[in-house]
Amino acid sequence: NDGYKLWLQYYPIESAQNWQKNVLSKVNIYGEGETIKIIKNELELASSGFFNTSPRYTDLSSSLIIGLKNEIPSNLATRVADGLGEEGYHIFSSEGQIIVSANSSKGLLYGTFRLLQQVQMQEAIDEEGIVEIPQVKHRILNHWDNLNRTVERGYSGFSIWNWHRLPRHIDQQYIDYARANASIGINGTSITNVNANALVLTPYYLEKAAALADAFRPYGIKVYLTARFSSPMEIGGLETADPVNPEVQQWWKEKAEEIYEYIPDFGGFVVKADSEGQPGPHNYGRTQAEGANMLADALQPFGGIVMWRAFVYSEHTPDDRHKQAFNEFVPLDGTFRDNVIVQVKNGAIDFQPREPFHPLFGAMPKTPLMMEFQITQEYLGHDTHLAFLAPMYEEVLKEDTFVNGKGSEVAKVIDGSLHDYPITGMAGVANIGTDRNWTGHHFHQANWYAFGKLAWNPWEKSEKIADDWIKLTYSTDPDFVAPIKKMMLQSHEMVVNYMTPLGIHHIMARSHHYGPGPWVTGGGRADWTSTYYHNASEQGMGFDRTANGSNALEQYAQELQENWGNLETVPEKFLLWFHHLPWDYKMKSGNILWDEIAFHYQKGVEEARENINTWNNLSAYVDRYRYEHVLSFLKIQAEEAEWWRDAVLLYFGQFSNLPLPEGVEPPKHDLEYYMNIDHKFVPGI
Ligand code: BDP
Repeated sequence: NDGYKLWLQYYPIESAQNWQKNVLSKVNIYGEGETIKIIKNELELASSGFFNTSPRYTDLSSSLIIGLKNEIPSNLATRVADGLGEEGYHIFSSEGQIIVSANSSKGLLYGTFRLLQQVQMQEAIDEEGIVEIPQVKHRILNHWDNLNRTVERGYSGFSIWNWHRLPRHIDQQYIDYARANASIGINGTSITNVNANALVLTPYYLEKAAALADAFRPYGIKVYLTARFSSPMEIGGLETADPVNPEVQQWWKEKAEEIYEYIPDFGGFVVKADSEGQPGPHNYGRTQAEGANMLADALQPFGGIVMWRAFVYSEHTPDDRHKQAFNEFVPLDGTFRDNVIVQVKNGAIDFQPREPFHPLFGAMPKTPLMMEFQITQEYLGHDTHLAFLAPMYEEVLKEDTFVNGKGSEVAKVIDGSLHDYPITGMAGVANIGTDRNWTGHHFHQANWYAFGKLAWNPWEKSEKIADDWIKLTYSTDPDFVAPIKKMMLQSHEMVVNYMTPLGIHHIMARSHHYGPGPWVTGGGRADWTSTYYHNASEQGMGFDRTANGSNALEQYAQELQENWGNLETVPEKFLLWFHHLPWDYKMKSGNILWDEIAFHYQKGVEEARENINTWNNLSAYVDRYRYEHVLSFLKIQAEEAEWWRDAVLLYFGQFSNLPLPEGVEPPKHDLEYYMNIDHKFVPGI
């Protein structure tokens, strides 16, 4: 088993109960069309995998009925929940039959996938059944894929989009990609890098993008493209890309019209502007709103949206990088067009192993904001380090912004309920590539899965996500599920322990961000160094973001300013994010800061080693191929956790001038050794 089938394993169900055996035996599906065909295909795949049989389609005494609410018999239709909307579904049982109903074929597809998951997980459907309605409208993967098939921050091979063979060859992998996404409710994909290439907007590429859109459409997935702000100059022959210039505006209008000729249900643009060298409205002295609105006006007649990224910061702005996006965007609240949604990373710096939530969440009541999570593990050990990210996502979503009083969680910003947003969305930077198992590490499939689940319902629990994923991907045996779940749920904290505990951040090696680099300093941009963030000296370390320092804290609600600004109440996980403290600062445990830091690193190493034992003990439950693959990655992780611990403690030890506390293993080499490790990561760009 090479893992290609992801969580859609449909592995044999031994000792199945009657309802499981029956449900797929006699199926009555109402309606026809592409999506209905896909539903049938899925039932066949599942039935053959579970029981080595095929479903029989019949309209007489069926065991399973799949149909729109207005198609199925009225005695059943009256039982279907109201308010399912365009994408919701209801699965319930009635006199030995199971009914999957919805208002659209897409809802039926989602419902069918869910039913098959229930069968695999051996969880019966009762009379009340399962009602699911997505809480977020746009649930989108962002591929940072370049047209030459390299992937920025991609660690699982090359881009799965084979531009050369498109549009005539539709690879089975595109179909399986769409299936996988639909099975977890993802309904959009932005297929190109945010560091965009204008060429994707030329007919040559549009034709190819249209072929992908055609393949994804029956799965309910829309295609989006990244729009390079300077496209009118690069591919349009204009001399400017100034958003207030009528010719530029006209160019984008015509471009939008052209795109919709190729892709009639084109989703819209994702835009990175004025960030890390990308062109944008700043080049013309214009605001982010002026830039976004111009594109929004071009898409508006066709129903497209602009996802305008808030990842705007500059090395020329003297302010703490943490504060810049907030300062830029909050004054623009209410000035964006209705079809603009501002896409905000979960934290204010950049996808660190742990960040407090971005202060923009809650701060723009009149502008829809969407969440951008990173699924690919740029700062979390890339492909080889196991880190189940649902707990990290969940931590951010559950955090209270307090902007409308207690109970103003980030999830309520994202599901739109806090500010009554007309559009809602969640984007995940994909970890998908040409590796046979899609995501490099077999367990990182779970992060793609988790993203889908949380985009559907930002209140979903990590524990449930892990539990279901394990059962769908490996086994329902409790002796396997329990230890694996434990390993997964602790894995993110483990990585934080051996990389950046207690609020330490951005101390990875320069540019590729793999491995430790707390010594990274100098170069063109201070905000791309480690010393900017940790400020270590003999006096201590940490980033003072209180009123005595950068005062980034003032961008949060009063409650959080007090809570996080006060050493008595700040959660220790954010300690050095907001405070600069002496090495002998007394922690709640009674340890001094230096010792506590060292203990965290040591703990991370021990946990990584323990995972090898956990996995070894469970070898009987896993096929050879996946077992060996995961084992070898777990070994790499344990070794590299040591690398992190030793390098970082040696480096900070120069400033603390304190010995390692008892219980922390001495480093194997000296600091110079670690500083000279020239890790050759071959990145996608
Ligand atoms: C950073 C990455 C960079 C991306 C950028 C972004 O290092 O490769 O282009 O984010 O999100 O995390 O635009």
